[in-house]
Amino acid sequence: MRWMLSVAALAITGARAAFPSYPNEFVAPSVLLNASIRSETTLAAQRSIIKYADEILREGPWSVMNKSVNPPTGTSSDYLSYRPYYWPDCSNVGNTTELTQEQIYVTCPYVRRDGQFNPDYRLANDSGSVQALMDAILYAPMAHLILTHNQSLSKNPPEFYSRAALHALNVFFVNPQTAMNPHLNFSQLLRGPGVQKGSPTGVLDLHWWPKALTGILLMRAMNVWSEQDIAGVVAWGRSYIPWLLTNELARAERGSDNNHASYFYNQLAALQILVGDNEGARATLQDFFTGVYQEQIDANGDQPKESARTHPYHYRGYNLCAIITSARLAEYIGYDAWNIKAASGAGIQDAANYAMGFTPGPGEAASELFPQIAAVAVKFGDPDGKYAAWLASKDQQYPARLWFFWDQPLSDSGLAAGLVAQGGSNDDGGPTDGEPDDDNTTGGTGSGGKNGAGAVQTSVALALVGLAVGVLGWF
Ligand SMILES: *[C@@H]1O[C@H](CO)[C@@H](O)[C@H](O)[C@H]1NC(C)=O
Ligand SMILES: *[C@@H]1O[C@H](CO)[C@@H](O)[C@H](O)[C@H]1NC(C)=O
Ligand SMILES: *[C@@H]1O[C@H](CO)[C@@H](O)[C@H](O)[C@H]1NC(C)=O
Ligand SMILES: CC(=O)N[C@H]1CO[C@H](CO)[C@@H](O)[C@@H]1O
Repeated sequence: MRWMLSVAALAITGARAAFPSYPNEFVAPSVLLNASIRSETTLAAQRSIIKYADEILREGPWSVMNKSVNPPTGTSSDYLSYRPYYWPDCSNVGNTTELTQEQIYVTCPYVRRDGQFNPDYRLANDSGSVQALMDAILYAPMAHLILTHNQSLSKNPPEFYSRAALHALNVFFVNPQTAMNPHLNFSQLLRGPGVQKGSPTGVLDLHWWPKALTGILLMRAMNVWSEQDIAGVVAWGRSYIPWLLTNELARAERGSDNNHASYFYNQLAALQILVGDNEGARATLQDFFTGVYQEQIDANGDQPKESARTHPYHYRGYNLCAIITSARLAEYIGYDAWNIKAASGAGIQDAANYAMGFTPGPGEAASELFPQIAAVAVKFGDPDGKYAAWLASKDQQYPARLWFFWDQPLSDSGLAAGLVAQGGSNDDGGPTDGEPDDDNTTGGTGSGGKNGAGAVQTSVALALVGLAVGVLGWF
């Protein structure tokens, strides 16, 4: 079983394990267009963004048509993902010969094997595709912005990034030959006789919309993409929102009380802003902050629905990320949710302060909390330097991380100059020093050249963290 896990883990994180895919992110165009963030201090982070954009764009474009298995409707245009912990039990179905994969799907009951990831999950890799796509739409527009002001950071012109991102958006959501139908009826599909139905938890598969919204709003604000350019994706959003509002799977997901609910609201509010329905987005976010959020933070700052889980450090960070993303979406449309307290009297900053006090357990990485701590430091200030000191104590390369570009102003703890000096290479030939990783091991001083064995070990470790984080996020 061990080897299967490793194979699956490596397949999941693939060649770009070096860059973390944050659980979610929204950055308003006014933040990105503020020239003060393009400082010498953020130069290493700017380079990281361009490198990640290069890496991720090489995998695209993505399409639901790419998967090698079909949903029950027989058309690949329908999004499909499988429940990751479920395995077929063919022992009592009475077959006298081996069954084909397709026969297994509909003949053998699928039973849960706790913690055992079924690698056939990736046969229907629409979830991997959409996650990569959303990162591309987050970072490629940022690369365009950065290069507009500093072309020396890439051999590609800014338009290389914005065109590829727009093309990828259109391939996934707009072009009739390759586009996804606007529903998640078969997300986290439970296979087996008579079931073949998506799960409420599957709605989480598309929780990434705030990332795409970030890139789209930036490109629109810079007049790089016209209304015409994005008309197709906006139309897609208009057809999908009613599904999110009325489908029974979506309604069940909305009615959950933990991170699943938080990410549902991220998704719906971002789509409403995308289609120009700021009123609707405001109502959605108010529903979250006056509703389920009220019970998500205890008086001491703990998030009880998350810390009850097997990986509390991971889940606290994961849910806090969704809450912060919703607070940023709200701020963008003029609704201050940052200071809204839960019923216990504690709020976002208390949840961050509490989560910081823990050490990650097995399968968890300290870095899972970095962007959230940075966001809180920027929003509430860091007068005694405790947030910057915490980041520096965990990661001497934090000013090179992707989030450091937009989470400003934030102290670099005197680390940026060294990272900028060392990170001179813009070419993307394999693992290099100074790249962000998602590692919680010590060391990482970034000194000296490449270390083959260390790099392999690190990427295996990262793959396992990726597996843990990816899989845990689904339940
Ligand atoms: C840009 O950012 C700086 C530093 O955070 C801030 O003082 C300034 O008000 C911002 N400018 C605008 C136009 O938002
Ligand atoms: C029934 O099908 C399963 C799945 O292909 C297979 O493992 C099993 O050996 C089959 N049983 C017989 C008797 O062939
Ligand atoms: C799933 O898609 C992602 C994103 O493109 C890719 O990195 C990964 O290698 C894919 N996994 C498999 C098993 O195809
Ligand atoms: C890996 C892969 O096959 N990608 C393809 C997915 O579908 C799009 C649209 O048809 C193609 O352009 C990609 O090459």
